[in-house]
Amino acid sequence: MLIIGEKLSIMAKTVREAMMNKDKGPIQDIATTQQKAGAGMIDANIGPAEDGGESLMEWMVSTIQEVVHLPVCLDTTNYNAVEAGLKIHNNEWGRPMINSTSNDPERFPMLELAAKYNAKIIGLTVGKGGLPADAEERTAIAAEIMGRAMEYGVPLENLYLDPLVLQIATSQDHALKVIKAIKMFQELNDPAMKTVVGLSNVSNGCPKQLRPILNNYFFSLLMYEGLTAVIADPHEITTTVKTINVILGKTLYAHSYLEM
Ligand code: THG
Repeated sequence: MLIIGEKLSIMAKTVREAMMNKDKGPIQDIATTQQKAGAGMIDANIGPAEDGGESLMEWMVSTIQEVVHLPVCLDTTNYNAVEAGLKIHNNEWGRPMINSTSNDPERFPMLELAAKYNAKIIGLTVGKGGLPADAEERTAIAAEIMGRAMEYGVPLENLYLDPLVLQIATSQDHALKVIKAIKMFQELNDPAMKTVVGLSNVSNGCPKQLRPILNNYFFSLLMYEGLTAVIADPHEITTTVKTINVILGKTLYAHSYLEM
């Protein structure tokens, strides 16, 4: 399981303030704790960043990679900010990931960047219009994104399909549709397509004490269906990753399996 640490998000007040003041300390502390907790990649979510997105993404990538030797997931709709991040990214620590392209024509150019910089890229299975109704609609969009990736010269092994997790509090019927989509996406290619979700979307707006419970049980079901990668709080999910890997026979059981 590739864990992409979600904590460096503009939605969080401390992160937003550190970004505004170009204060490296809080950013580097959060990056370091996420790595210690098992993150294999760090998400840098700067929002739409219409003004100053390029310098902000550049600063985020270099600030993160100064202290953690991990690749960065460039989370913004700003094309120029993504390219600025790709240019400064240190590929010694792994290939960067673009978050994201989709079936919205405005997001197609992200594939051009993925091809040019040999980056990984997330394909969100949404179009320009409304949200996908069910697993079948998500899978049809996934197939369109795969076709487009090939046209742009992006190898399918670099594409991670994301069904878009919705809040359980307002869209309860989507949780099961997302689980089904994870299964269906893999069947679109041989070798199986890679998949990813933004896990904590599911518990957005829920009481604080419920969030880890919802996140972890939902995550277990997604792991059972073969999920490749997850954008999540690594601290919150490490026990689940280790336990489900033992149950699925992916790691060998030992009494001390949680300490390994
Ligand atoms: N798919 C892809 N990318 C994504 C998402 C997705 N990026 C953004 C998001 N969804 C995943 N990242 C987060 C980051 C933080 C939180 C949720 C998802 C979060 N943060 C705390 C909260 O809201 O309580 C703290 C933020 C705050 O203070 O408000 O929940 O689905 N490809």
